Amino acid sequence: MVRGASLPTLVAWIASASLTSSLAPHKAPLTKGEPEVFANPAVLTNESHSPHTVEVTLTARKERILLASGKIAEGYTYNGMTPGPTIEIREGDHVIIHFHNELPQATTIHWHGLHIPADQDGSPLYPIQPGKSHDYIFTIGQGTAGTYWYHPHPDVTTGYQVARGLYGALIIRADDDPLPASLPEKIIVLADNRFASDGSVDIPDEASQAGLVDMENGREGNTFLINGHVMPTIGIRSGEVQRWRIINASASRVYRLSLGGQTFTQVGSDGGLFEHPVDMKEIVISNSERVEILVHGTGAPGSTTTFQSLPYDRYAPQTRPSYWDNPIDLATLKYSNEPPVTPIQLPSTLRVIPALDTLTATTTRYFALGQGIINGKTMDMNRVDTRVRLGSMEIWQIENIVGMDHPFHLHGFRFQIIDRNGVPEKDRRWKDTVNVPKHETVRFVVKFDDFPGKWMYHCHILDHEDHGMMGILEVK
Ligand SMILES: [Cu+2]
Repeated sequence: MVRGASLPTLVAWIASASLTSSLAPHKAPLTKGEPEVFANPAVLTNESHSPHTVEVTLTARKERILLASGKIAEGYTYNGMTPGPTIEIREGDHVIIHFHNELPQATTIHWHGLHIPADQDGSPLYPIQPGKSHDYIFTIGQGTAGTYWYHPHPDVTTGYQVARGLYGALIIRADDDPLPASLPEKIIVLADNRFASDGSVDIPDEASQAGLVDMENGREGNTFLINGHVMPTIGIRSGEVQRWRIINASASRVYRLSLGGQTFTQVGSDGGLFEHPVDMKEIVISNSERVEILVHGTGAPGSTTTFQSLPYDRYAPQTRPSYWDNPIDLATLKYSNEPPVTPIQLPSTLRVIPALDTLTATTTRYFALGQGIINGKTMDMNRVDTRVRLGSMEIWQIENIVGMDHPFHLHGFRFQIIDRNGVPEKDRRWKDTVNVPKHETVRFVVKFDDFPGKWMYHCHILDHEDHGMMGILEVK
């Protein structure tokens, strides 16, 4: 076990002082030894009274964080919280987000996975300077219900700002969601972090040995957080079915999720629900990917199961952590003593996902992922790397030519995977990020149906992205 190894006695990673607003989700900071009960992050209040309109305010600021060791460290928060408040939207909604940057440095908010205009995407091309505000305005399309998230995406400092606490969930709901509304829903934002002995977020100097390892591997933490809490207890009743929306907000860690070997049902990924549910015993989720699963309460009243991440070797041998093959405990699933309930009936068809027709693709584009480079180049904010015609369908072939995994993310446009290493993808799913394992090749089909402008594509290991493993796509 590596959880908690050589750490300050941090129990909670939550903001303290300014948590008295209506947005405050948590009770008072936890004291050492108190069991942590799982809670969904608070939902951001909609300030609009107009139909089909979501108007919210987000402020990024430096915040003092109380650690259980009694030490105070400085983090970054959205509205005083980390993770930030959950943004709840419905398909078709008009969305206005009043954003204030009270950080001491430039930032943006990237709405990861959303299909919205390029100048609202929060890419590094549209920085918001310290002390400045920006209204992000966009409309949510039909058929896009799913689990998304938001995080900063400024040039070079994304990893730094996420490490200090900036990330949050964004949920798009559908009026015709096929799953019963009665299923208890858990929003699970996975993050890991690392703290120095004084309790501060440990971000080593880039030139140090630790800094170089972070640059190669992507920064990993040895404290594992779900919604800002270490090892929370998720309550369930025998026979109950719960809907878990899981977001990997870690900078680089890939999770291989398991519930003590019990079968759960995956119903969705990045771009929302699948066509049909799939039973799984474990699931790999790379940085920035999302999964939706149904957890079946098959345990006996009073029993517990551990929600874990099993070992996953995404590393290059020379910087692979020595403890990489230890399972990591993330949360406890605890059954109440109540008698079992009868499991609810679940649909076998969730929705229809229209196929993107590869026969109409006009171009196959090739991207070679090196270590920190794409097609041999590092990011240049003044260069366009890839030009595509508005309205075109394309096949993108992503080949990882090096010995560690790189999760590839395309901004603004969701895609459908065609094959992995030549093996056709069995099921049709909407994706915006795909992990490309070492020396493997993934092909996907994407339609650039709308929203001309400049967009990013990059490795979602934040250290790689910050060091230039990113390119610019122009759609026009
Ligand atoms: Cu990478």
